[in-house]
Amino acid sequence: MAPLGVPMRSALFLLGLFGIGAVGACSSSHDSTNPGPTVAAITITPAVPDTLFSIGQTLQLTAVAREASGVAVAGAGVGYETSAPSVVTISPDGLITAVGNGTATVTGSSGTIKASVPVVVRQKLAKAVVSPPSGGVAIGRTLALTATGQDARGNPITGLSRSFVSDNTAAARVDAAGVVTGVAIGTANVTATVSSSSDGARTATAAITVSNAPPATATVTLGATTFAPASTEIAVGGTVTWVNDSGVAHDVDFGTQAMHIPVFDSGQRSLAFATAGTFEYHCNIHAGMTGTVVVR
Ligand SMILES: [Cu+2]
Repeated sequence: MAPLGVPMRSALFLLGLFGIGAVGACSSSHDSTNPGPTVAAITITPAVPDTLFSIGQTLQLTAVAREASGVAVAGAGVGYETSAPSVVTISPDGLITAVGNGTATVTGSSGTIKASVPVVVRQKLAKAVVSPPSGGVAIGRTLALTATGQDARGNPITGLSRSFVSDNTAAARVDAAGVVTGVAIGTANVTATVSSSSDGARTATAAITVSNAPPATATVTLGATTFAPASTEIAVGGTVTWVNDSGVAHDVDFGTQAMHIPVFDSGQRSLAFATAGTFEYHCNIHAGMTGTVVVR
């Protein structure tokens, strides 16, 4: 019983559909209440849109509802929809905007009459960008470069291959991931190449300056009204020590409670610097008594 039941029900179901369809067709063929023109087709221009090569690129579609004779039906509204909103969006008046790589079908419809066109979005490699475009690195230290391929509207493109090369490996070398290492004092141009199998290669160059690594510790001597040297440089994580043999009381104030050495008139005081940057300080007792610590 069971194996026969399914086909039997299907046959009845199909018969039912046919019957409804026949009734529907019959009633519409006798419909004489609408004297206006009937939309028989939609035409979309351009019929085969070009590929969109960058995210944000737009393309205006025009869909026209027509009678069977080809005459445009005045006042017939045409609606638009996209099969893939992650590839293209379409505005109510037919403006396509590229959103992501892929293929979508855009459909214009008026009532039950529809027409569709395929739309392709493929970001074309327009240029390479290397970041930072210039930089300094100390001997034995590293600086990470990143290289990005962009389309004509500056949107990054994923899935591209990259390579890096230094024109002066005696000063700075670079690995496959773009990490630059300072070798000796000097300059080097590091060129990043971004490649696409479809669009070829684009390059961008970063200018690298290699300097001596700053020391881990430095000493500043307090005079009657001076810090000497006025500017001192240390490595990240290094320590600066202020030595006061001047016989004059001073403080060392970086402008925050944590970075303030209270007034002292002899001996030495130290501060550690955990982050890179340029830090200005002053003595609150002597106007114009200022100094700078550069941490790098
Ligand atoms: Cu002072």
